[in-house]
Amino acid sequence: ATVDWFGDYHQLDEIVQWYQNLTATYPNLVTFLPSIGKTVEGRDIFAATITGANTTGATKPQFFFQGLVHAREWISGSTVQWLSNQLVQGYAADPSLLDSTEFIFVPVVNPDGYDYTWTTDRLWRKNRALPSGVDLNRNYDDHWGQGGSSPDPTSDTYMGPSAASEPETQAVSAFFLSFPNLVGAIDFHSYSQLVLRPYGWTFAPAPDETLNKQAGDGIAATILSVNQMQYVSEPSTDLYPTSGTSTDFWYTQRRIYSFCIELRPNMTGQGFLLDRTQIVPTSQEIWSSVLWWVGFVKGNPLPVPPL
Ligand code: 0X9
Ligand code: ZN
Repeated sequence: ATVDWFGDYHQLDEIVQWYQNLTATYPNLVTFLPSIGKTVEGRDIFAATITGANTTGATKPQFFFQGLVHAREWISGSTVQWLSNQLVQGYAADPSLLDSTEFIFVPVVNPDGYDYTWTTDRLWRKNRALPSGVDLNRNYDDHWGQGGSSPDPTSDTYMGPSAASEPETQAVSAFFLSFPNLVGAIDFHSYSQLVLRPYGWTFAPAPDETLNKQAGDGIAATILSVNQMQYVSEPSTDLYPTSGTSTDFWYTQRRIYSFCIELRPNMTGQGFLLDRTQIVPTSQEIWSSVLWWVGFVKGNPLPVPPL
């Protein structure tokens, strides 16, 4: 069933059902959160946490993953589902990872937009706020509106009327901040095959640039080792400046390892319309790199906040 599932992309209600099935199959590992908040159109934003037994009694480090902030970037949702699936399927053979770590998933940050890409416009990016959507990855409350975002509502990078104006941004930001032990977070997007580290809003190097670079370079190297796919590791601003992004918010709020990964294809490929046969290989290389990264993050703690 798993092989069939990852052979294609799926609509929102099917993805919700898949997470509910995963929870039913692995009730001791998966907690399904049907609603961490509502969207503009009244849909629920769901989440899941995955962890094993607490064998040591120690507080577990927490890792946060999200996908489908941008509605048309379908591979980002599939990849997050693959990570969830690998974690639960690997538990029986080796419980050590889940017994020592908690993983948090928001697979579909933008369910309204995602639904719209299935029903109406495959290349829709933003949420569905009237009249023409807000770019949720310009709406976070971090240096909001300070460059690399647009005040024009018709722009694909429209920042919204105010910082965290959108219910989706508010919900996922509050959900993120509710976890006391976060050490790393990844926001999955497509496309271009990039591993992007803070900052997005300024060319100034982040205070943890040395470790952030080691982490990002290691992710890219691990991806390369699986299927020989080239990903470029760089600060976000080197791609282009952005403000109000999730990764800057995460890094500034909590001083954790914070990455935006742009998945397949590369610049010469099918863009957002990545063929469904690419779901499995893309997910496999990302799974390997996430496992490496989790180990790196645990072994190389960043200084405690505040920045
Ligand atoms: O522009 C974006 O939001 C991301 N690219 S996409 O093509 N998926 O829209 C890149 C954002 C990179 N910057 C930060 N994460 N700060
Ligand atoms: Zn994106």
